[in-house]
Amino acid sequence: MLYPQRNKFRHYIDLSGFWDFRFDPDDKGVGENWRTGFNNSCPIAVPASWNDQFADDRDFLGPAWYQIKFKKPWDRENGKTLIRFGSVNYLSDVWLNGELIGRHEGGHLPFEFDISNKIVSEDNLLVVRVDGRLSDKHVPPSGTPMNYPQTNFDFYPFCGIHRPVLLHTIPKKGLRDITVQTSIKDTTGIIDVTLETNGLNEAYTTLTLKGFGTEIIDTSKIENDIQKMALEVNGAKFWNTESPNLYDLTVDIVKGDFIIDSYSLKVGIRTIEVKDDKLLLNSKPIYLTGFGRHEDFPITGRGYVPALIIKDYSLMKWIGANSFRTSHYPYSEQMMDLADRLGFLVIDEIPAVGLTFGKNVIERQLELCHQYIEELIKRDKNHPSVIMWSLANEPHSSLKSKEFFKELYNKTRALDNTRPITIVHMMAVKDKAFEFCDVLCINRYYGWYMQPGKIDEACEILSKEMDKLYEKHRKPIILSEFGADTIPGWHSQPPEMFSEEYQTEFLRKYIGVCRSKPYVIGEHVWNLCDFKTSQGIMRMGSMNHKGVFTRDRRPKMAAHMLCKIWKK
Ligand code: BDP
Repeated sequence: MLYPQRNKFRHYIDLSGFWDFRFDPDDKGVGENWRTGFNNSCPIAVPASWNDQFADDRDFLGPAWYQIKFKKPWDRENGKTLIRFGSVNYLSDVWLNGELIGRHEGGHLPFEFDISNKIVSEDNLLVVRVDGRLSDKHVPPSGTPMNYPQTNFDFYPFCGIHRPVLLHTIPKKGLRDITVQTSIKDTTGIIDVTLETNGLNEAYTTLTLKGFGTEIIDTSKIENDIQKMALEVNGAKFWNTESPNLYDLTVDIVKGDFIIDSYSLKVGIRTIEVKDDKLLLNSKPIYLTGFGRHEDFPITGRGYVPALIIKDYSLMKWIGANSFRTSHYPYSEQMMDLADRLGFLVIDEIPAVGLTFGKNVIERQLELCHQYIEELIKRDKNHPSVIMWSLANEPHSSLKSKEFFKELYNKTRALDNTRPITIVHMMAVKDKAFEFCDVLCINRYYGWYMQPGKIDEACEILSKEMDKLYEKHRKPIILSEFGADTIPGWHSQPPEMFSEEYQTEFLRKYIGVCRSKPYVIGEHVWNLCDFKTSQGIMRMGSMNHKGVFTRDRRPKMAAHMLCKIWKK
């Protein structure tokens, strides 16, 4: 899926700003035709979650309605016009000028609709109904009354239009998709480019690759809608964490003497593979240091905040992290672009968290997981930073989970055979789906939820368990979560739970265990920052306090300790 771009053939405008908004607690908007416009609205910021923008109604999860008016920003006979949503949580129905143009299920992934035949030149009215109510048929699913809102996952179910809404135009006939895969032979980088076009005849594709003093141009006739081309870069500058070298690739579609479409993207030449018990980046073993994270901030909730993205990357650089997992859903496209640019390795996860495989829900949940992995790979396949797909976080285990993940694993493999696949496993759960992972990711909280207060005992258990897992599966292991809730400014000697000393000791000793095992290829602390979650007796102030930074990004003691170890 090509992100909208501005050039002679493509254009977009961003509809971000203040929209009209109205909660619909009695669910009467559909019956009362709010799709044609509604009154009694209040202003709301888009993009951002709605939950923390107002004085009341924080826990109201929907339905709610958004509307905005706009004029057609261009007049292009040869162009199509589409409306694109970066992320809306959870269910969205979209109307333009009163007519339904589409529906999408699931937050965190983009969707778009062709509105060429519906947009008018003067005032257009875009109306979006968003429903974030929880259900066990959703992915992620609802949970038990132990917490409020009742999630089966540990983060606040923020709702709303979370990422920019773009109105964009593309040529009627032109490029539909580009897939870039890279390989390396000695000092030569090979860039395989697969192009998807629609209905073009008598046209040519020209690829132009520029960067580091190199310019390579290649032209080929378009024979059908899928076209494969390859570029060879001698003495290539490869992409890695220290030197995230990116080339500029431009794809031009040429007909007669004219260019009729063009798209530019960044290309990082790198390889990623699992070999024995190692993860190899450009054939060299790589060790992951970093975090599980969340898109979470006061007031804006899960909304896209550019300055926050910069801040988080700068804190991760400062602390010596080289990687993160997009726990527990895909992050914004802008976050992924910066990972390429700044040299971070990303485990890219679909929003499949808290799966239980219940009889009445399993089929629908599997359908949704198929949809999500397709959407995610379509969106993120060209990022050199993405080194692994994660198919779920902490699914419950049952006989059915094996079939479930077998199917999902095979599907992912078929969509992308260049990246390892993982499933992130929970403590104290049988490993029914471990065989469908190329890398084992495990979340462990001995010394917290189990063996509270006993870090040394916890580390012994962890160490033995890891050895056993490796013996059985012979696959590299990432400790994908470990951490302790910590109240900043709370101190104790000897270290006690919730104190800064306890978190520091806990993380330091867990890291010691990881470093003693040659088959452990990474340590991801839970979490980069404190984050908001549902209310419950386990979560003081409805917050998860396992961040090594606070929610407003101030370091706790443990952050300084990690900085020393990771920067060595
Ligand atoms: C893990 C989950 C994560 C939670 C964490 C915790 O993957 O979402 O936030 O536990 O309890 O099991 O802090």
